[in-house]
Amino acid sequence: MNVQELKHPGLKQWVEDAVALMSPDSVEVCDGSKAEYDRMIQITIDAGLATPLNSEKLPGSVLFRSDPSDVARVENRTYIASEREEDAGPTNNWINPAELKKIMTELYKGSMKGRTMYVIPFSMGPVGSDIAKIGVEITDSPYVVANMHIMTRVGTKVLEVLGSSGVYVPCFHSVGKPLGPGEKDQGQWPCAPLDKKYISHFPETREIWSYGSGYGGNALLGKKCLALRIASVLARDEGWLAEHMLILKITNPEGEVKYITGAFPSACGKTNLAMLIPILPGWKVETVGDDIAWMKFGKDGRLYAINPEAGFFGVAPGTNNESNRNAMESCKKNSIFTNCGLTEDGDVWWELIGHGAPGKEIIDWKGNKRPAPQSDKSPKGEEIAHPNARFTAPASQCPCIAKEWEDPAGVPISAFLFGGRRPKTIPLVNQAKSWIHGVFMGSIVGSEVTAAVISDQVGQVRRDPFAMLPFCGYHMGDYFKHWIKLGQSHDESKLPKIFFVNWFRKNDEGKFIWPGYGENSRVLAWIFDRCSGKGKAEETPIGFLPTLDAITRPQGVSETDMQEILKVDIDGWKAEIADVRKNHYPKFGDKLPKELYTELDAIEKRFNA
Ligand code: SAT
Ligand code: MN
Repeated sequence: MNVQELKHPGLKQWVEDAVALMSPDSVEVCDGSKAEYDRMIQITIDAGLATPLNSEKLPGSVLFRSDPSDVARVENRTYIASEREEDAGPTNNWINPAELKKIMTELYKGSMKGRTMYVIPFSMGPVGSDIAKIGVEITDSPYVVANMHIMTRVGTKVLEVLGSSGVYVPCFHSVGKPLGPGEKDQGQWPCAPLDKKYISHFPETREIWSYGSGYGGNALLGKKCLALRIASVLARDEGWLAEHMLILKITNPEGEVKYITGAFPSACGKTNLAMLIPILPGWKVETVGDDIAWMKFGKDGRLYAINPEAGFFGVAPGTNNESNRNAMESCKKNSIFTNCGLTEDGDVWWELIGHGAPGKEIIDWKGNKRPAPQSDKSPKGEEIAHPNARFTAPASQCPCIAKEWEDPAGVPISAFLFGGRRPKTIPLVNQAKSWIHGVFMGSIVGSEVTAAVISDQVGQVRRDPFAMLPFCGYHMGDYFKHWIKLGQSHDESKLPKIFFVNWFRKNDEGKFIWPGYGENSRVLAWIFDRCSGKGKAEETPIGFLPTLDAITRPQGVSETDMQEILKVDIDGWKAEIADVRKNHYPKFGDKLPKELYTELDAIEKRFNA
């Protein structure tokens, strides 16, 4: 389809203006077809950017290697450009929108020279559903087009729903590497240097402008940019929730079904939890979503969640048949791999894949030949796959995808989980006493920073409220207020119960105490039962903790271990509370809802009682 055929005058004008600014050699409107996907992949193969993989092992799949400077989200180049600085808040980078547009317009000038501009109409959520939102991404990256095909619903059907006057979120994306006459990428992943990268959001005008990066959340603009940062603003204004949460369907041995969502920072095992294979007999876990949940209230007063995405953009290293067999199956065909190792037999390989690599040599994520590893471990800093290497796979290929996953009405949520990577203090699981207590606990979540973000804080614990720190499109203090208000304006008995989990406790030798993965079903079973008013628990200063016999013990976890991960670490909590009071809450100034200080005072008092 060409631009002249666009039926939406506003959209047509917007594209024409972008063409005039960015000067691409040609323009294409994406139709979302399989033929188009195949053509995008062929273009990247011809440009030396993608390697086709072994067609027997991984049919229809390719491997990309990015530039070593472009391997993850860049938080310090990510902006919330609201009219007023105070609306972006202390946890976001702010620039005046007019100023930012001026800088970026300069960068976009001629930025697509020598390339094709692709116009991608996409829907977050099932096409035409009431909860879905439409975006249109303009990009000069066929890699982005192919990934958007998997991660969202793309093409002509979206334009039909948009009609001639529908609302869409306009998204600009350019890799920021124009080509001179006759110049080709020749195997060089195109991107701009770090100080020229911008991932920008304009919350008032609901626009996204991204420049200079071709990787993941920086470039696939439906995901973190639209479905979280812009959607969080829409959700605040319209009374719903756009959250960094997986969505699970759990069935107990009696056949009873409950849905729960869980918020965890990037690369903390959300995809693994979303596809967990329970070790508990008779229990079943199925996937509705692995990263983002949009939740709205139904007429019955309950919260209903949809997964706005259509695929998984999962962390490859650590994924294996033990940790996540369903993810391994999901990316067995029609998948895109980025920054994994390439074996001699045309297969992908990554650290902790469960086996060494065949043959003599392997090609690492930087394109260098290395001796084929005998085991699946590599020394830190010498990894064959980048620690944030990813697979992009269609959700429909997941063996445990729930039949409701595309239901436009969503699924009713019984529980929210919050968690992060915490080597100490935070117990295995803990239930909030009330909605407001849960919001308090969500507001103080901390986690060790992972390789999903380019940062010098990797490995350090940072506060990541609701796992939304990098994804909230407005002032976090107002975000807390939004959560409190939802509780106040709805019947609390119908709201999800709130739980805290921590799979990452370590002992004094630095070893994980809890085995995680399928064993987490023991904790999910307790949560499930608590939602039915069952499950044994003890009230403590931090909430309801399971009694020692309430959760069955995995092999290798001693009773002392269990006591350790289910106890209230009084000194640890006192330090936690002091840190929140001194370093965390003051950041939000007078936007920190007073209800949260009341909760902080109350928990402190309980410890001093
Ligand atoms: O933002 S990405 O999509 O690159 C992945 C993540 O951080 O969860
Ligand atoms: Mn995520």
